[in-house]
Amino acid sequence: GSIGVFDSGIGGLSVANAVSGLLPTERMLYVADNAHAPYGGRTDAEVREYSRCITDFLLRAGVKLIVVACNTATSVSIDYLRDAYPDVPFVGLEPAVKPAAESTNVAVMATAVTLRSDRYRALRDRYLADRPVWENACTGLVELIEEYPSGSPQISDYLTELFKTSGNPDAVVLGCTHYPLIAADIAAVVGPDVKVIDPSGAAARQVQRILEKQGLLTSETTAGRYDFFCTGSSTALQRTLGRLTELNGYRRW
Ligand code: DGN
Repeated sequence: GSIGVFDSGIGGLSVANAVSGLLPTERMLYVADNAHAPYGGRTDAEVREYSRCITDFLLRAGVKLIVVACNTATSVSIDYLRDAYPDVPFVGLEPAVKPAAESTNVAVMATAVTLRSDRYRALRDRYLADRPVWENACTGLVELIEEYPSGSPQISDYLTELFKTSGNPDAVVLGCTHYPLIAADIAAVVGPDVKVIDPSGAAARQVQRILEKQGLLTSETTAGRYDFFCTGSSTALQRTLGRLTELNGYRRW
């Protein structure tokens, strides 16, 4: 079976890229639900419904594990998915606040749904209590990333404005899977001494651990094949796939 990965758009490609870097012989099936994007402005019930439909689609295609490569979908639907599909292993993506626990002044970028979720608040209160945490729902940023590539002036102008209000963070938590796609643009604005925390490597290791434990790792030595699906336009997917090293070897749509 393949590994299923989904997001509201191209953001989950940052996670898929990390998974294929670590597990290059695995097959992967990716769904970008861009007809319903951005999830950040949707109700919890809507996001849950989209997650359930995509999960059904992936299971019909025979996947052995599902990566919810979207912080927004993870925050409001991963418990629901685990209840509804008790036999399916799910790996979620959450703002990596734990690696920021050593930092004194933390900036968290995530969507509005994620920031108001109980899961995120519990993590924040556990690891980042008693220090200033600047949280920003980054309105419009996911749409910009879907439209413009990393390195474009539209992205850099947005980030320059955004970080004017952040004070001087020593760590930036990327709490949305779209943001690692513009990690270089973020680093250029906040400066080289600021730690930019991307959880996709940890998520990929989690996928590896689960597959190993359940004896589900692919033993083939051939390179994995990747299939990409989207519910809306494929322009952003095609553009981004061409830029991501590990996914450059994708086979078909
Ligand atoms: N990439 C998503 C996340 O990690 O939250 C969702 C972004 C969105 O749809 N707003």
